[in-house]
Amino acid sequence: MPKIKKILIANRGEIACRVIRTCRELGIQSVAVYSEPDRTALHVQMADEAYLIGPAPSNQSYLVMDKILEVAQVSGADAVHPGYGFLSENATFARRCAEEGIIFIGPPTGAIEAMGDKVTSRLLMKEANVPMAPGTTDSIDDVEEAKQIAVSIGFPVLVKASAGGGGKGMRIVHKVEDFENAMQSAQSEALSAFGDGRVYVEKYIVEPRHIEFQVLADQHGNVVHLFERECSIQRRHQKVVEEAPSSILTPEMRAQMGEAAIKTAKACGYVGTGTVEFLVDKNRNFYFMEMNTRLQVEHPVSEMITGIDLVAEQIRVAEGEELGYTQEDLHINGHAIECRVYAEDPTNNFLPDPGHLDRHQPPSGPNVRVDAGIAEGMDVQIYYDPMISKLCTWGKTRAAAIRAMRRALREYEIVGVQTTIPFCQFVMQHEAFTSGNFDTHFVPLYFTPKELALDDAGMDEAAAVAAVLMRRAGQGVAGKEKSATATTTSTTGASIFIDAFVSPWALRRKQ
Ligand code: MV4
Repeated sequence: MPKIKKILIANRGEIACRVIRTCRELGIQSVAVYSEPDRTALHVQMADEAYLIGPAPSNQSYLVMDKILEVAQVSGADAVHPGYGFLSENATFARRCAEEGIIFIGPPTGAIEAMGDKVTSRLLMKEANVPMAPGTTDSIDDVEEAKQIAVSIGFPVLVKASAGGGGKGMRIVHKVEDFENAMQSAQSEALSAFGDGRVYVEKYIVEPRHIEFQVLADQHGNVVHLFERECSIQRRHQKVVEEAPSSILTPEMRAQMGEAAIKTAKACGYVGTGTVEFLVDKNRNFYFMEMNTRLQVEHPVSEMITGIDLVAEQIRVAEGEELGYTQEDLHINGHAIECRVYAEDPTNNFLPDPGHLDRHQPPSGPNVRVDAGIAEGMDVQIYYDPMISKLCTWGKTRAAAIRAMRRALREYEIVGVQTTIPFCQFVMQHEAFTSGNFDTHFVPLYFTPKELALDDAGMDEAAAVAAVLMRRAGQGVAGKEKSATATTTSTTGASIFIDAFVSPWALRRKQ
């Protein structure tokens, strides 16, 4: 098979930048596509070529297959990398790429379809002997029949949408009297969200951990796993902190779950990078939940503990290359943590706070990796996901990775929008997190906005003022504004004198 020479990245933001970086390392030309407000975006600046594909709304730009395929043809790209989100798990798009002679950097259409439909994937997993929560492997539409099944499984049960994922069309049912209503509302929610009202019933696993395995498969039947990521720290089905490896897996469990993940990939004829999600209960039983047929947001933590560039592997296997290594060649080296930095206000129900980045100074130094999709002076757009960056740290041990993360979060300066940095700092300091004793209920169980109340709010204000002053001083005419100063009043009543050259993060409370 021929080498890929030019890749169109059908995405934006940090993941588009991430893919372009590997293209550059491999000597592959990169083609960006962009919507009108993204004209000056980082991914457009980084790519070798860039093409406008439409106005801001993604259904008029990043989701329009015709436009993306047209750019692929015009630019002479021989492959498309879909990133995550947008068209990444769209079987029709993968098929259309193939029809136009363009390599879709992702799994075969059949694998996307099989895993996109949860009833189909449950049936496949049953045949492959992958452990699953007790439940149906068929969709059910007869309420009485479904109720009987729920009773025989035992409450609580979950009614889940076959076309679902991410919690849409999902209902927990605690007692038989509530079953009928729950099933009907799950069906109608699924129908309006996905145009597919099919649901199935599963035993509800109480207080589980979400642990997912990274798999990698070539076109010759070789499949390995790159160990697991612990993703239990979520908020409303949105992951906020991930780490690799999980602190609760023993080597035996890791081997068993890894084997199950490989079986899953083989059962659907997988090629490329994929993720098999499991729930793990209090007794350390694990259950297949779903498979994501794309490169995931949190892939960097797997890269950091294995030393493998997953995007480079995706490209290699898309070219038809063999993996060239086996499971025995892979080892976990140390521990990595990812904090997602969003333009959201954690003191106001994580309300998105898009806007201008007056300052964006990411941390650096030993064992820090920042994947940002935006730079200082740019805007976090209202039209798309408000993620600013992914901050990852590595350590020889979990404790060392946490220490590095606390230092890096403290070093990170963002002015202009509210961010989830204080929330991530809260997680890093929480005893349940540091001890490793937590589950998917961590956020609703422990977090309230008052956890972020400052020891001295004035100090934070002072830090913000200092940051703005520093910037103004930096922009001033040489010798004119170099000594900008200000005075602000702390909540304790004390006056704080700020020198522009005092680092704003040095002023912050010791976190
Ligand atoms: C479950 C579950 C408990 N038992 N399935 C949430 C999103 C969708 N992908 C599946 N989800 C769950 N499925 C059974 N049988 C609990 C959840 C769940 C969850 C899973 C992982 C991480 C966070 C979660 C938050 C709420 C519910």
